[in-house]
Amino acid sequence: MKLPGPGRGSSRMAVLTAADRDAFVERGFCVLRAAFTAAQAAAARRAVWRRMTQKAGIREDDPSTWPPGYDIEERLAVPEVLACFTDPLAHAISDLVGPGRWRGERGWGFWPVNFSHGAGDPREVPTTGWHVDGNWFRHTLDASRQGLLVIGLFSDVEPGGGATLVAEGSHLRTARVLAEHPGGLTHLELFEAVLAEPIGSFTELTGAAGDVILAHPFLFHTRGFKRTGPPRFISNTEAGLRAPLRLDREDDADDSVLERSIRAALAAPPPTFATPLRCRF
Ligand SMILES: O=C(O)CCC(=O)C(=O)O
Repeated sequence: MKLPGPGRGSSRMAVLTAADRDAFVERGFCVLRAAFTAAQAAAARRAVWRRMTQKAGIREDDPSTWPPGYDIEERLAVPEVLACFTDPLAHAISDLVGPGRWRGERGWGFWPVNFSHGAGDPREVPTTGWHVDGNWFRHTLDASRQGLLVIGLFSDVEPGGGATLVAEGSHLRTARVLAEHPGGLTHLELFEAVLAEPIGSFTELTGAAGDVILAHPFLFHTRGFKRTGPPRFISNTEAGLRAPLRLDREDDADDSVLERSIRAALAAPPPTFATPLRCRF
């Protein structure tokens, strides 16, 4: 499949490779390794610990204060956090959504910390909590509100270490469901429709502190069980777009990778999943 580079009129080199862009289209995500440094991640992590202590008395030096999971639902606008939203990351976002089409708001939003979620759960993978983000808008095929799901790893995340779990290829089904509902769906209606059939091809978003996963806004995900390792720190944020997606262009050379991925989902047969399971929100 022919995939666009940064786009017409862009003079810079693409940060993402053709293989990254293919992965985004086909699997629903790609990974920008070392988007920020391990030292930058450690400094940001200290800011998150400080905030968790202020808000909930959760202290790094006292594991008895650690809940299974804790979410800081706010942007941490401190320099050490903002420094982790680097130029290569901004360029990689543009590689996927198209130059000039991203609103360009740099920063890290939501902070889900996984201390021991599902540690004693006998199931191999969680079958609950599956969702796409965006409870603040009506979901349509061309919605501009989320753009991408951007997940920064702020600690090393090993297999079994409480990574976010994704259902690879689920973005393809979400696109097909949304195409059947031109008037859009609420968040919960969308979950119900996509999860009416089993999903699978479950993959943990593991990696090193400083890696960033650039995921499709239609990719279903949930918090993974944490069986091992230190607390897992990530931040989720969106890369909202300036305008709705265009899925009807005459000349598809102007399509962004995101637009092309949706067109490809609608043209292909429904996706199939490895080890499918019935899942719910
Ligand atoms: O904690 C996680 O790994 C998942 C978090 C999540 O799904 C979300 O913030 O939307």
